[in-house]
Amino acid sequence: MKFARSGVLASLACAFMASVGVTQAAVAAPALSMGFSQVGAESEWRSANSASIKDAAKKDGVNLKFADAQQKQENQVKAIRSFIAQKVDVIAFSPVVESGWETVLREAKAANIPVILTDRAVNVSDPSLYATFIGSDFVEEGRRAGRWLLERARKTPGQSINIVELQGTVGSAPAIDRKRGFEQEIAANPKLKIIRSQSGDFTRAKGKEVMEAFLKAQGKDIQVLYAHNDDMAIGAIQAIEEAGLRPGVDILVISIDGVKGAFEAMMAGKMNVTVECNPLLGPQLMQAARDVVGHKPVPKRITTVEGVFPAEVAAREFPNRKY
Ligand code: GZL
Repeated sequence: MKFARSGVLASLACAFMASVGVTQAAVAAPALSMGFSQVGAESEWRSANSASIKDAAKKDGVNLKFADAQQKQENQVKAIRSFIAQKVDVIAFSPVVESGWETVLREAKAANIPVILTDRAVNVSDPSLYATFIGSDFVEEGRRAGRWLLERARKTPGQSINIVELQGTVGSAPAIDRKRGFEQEIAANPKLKIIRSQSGDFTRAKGKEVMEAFLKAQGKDIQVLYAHNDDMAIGAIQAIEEAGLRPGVDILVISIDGVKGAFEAMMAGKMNVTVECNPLLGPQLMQAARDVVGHKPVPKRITTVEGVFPAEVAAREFPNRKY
């Protein structure tokens, strides 16, 4: 049922109840209905993100319809169309890739259903197709990873440092932007060179497989691994060890997300730094949904606050981690 119309009905019901002496408290506002299309369950980060959204909906009394797209855009489009047919009050989703959303977002707009982007952005010609985007600044995350390496490279001035890069899902905002930010930063030191770069699709299995190929092709030439997420880095760490090398020592490991597995790898001396990417967007999403449906002003961009965690602080920080 549309949240706005049901609001009018609730007001009429209140007036009637008051006339017969029943307090307003007895007539609760109808639950806001939200359709959420999630990328998939590809990483620790994604699992924490889904849990945050489900927990926040439960706490907030939001009627959540949650669909897992198994990392396929066509499944997200189908889910969004289903939410439109169910006449939800608001649609939210984390777009698996940046492009290909114009048509379905126009269908949501035609149905007067507001759309909120979480986690990842979309490329559309008309920004009115979504109400707000809640998520990280991926370019800055890439820059933070690059800045850590620039600082580390000061210890070995003049030494060539060859980097292999495990990219996230091809065409996804985090993969495009984390690559861009990292390259922008390391350009300051011509001794830092990316010698191989390939997608590991944000998963441990693929990250291990691609790292095995990098090691087979140029193992002795690699000094640094830059992974766009911790799951790929953890998979690559296994490949480095199976190749008889020491991750974190023979090959420095730089990663992004800040999941528990990364802190465990850093405490074991197998990862050197992880740049935080906060998945706990649930409460911000529910608040934004209520504001958007309630026609209250909402900023077009809501950025999450994040830090950088080098191995030196991992043991101290680990007990505080929430995902
Ligand atoms: C980033 C998110 C990325 C994570 C990965 O906001 O979209 O997708 O970095 C996840 O772990 O798979």
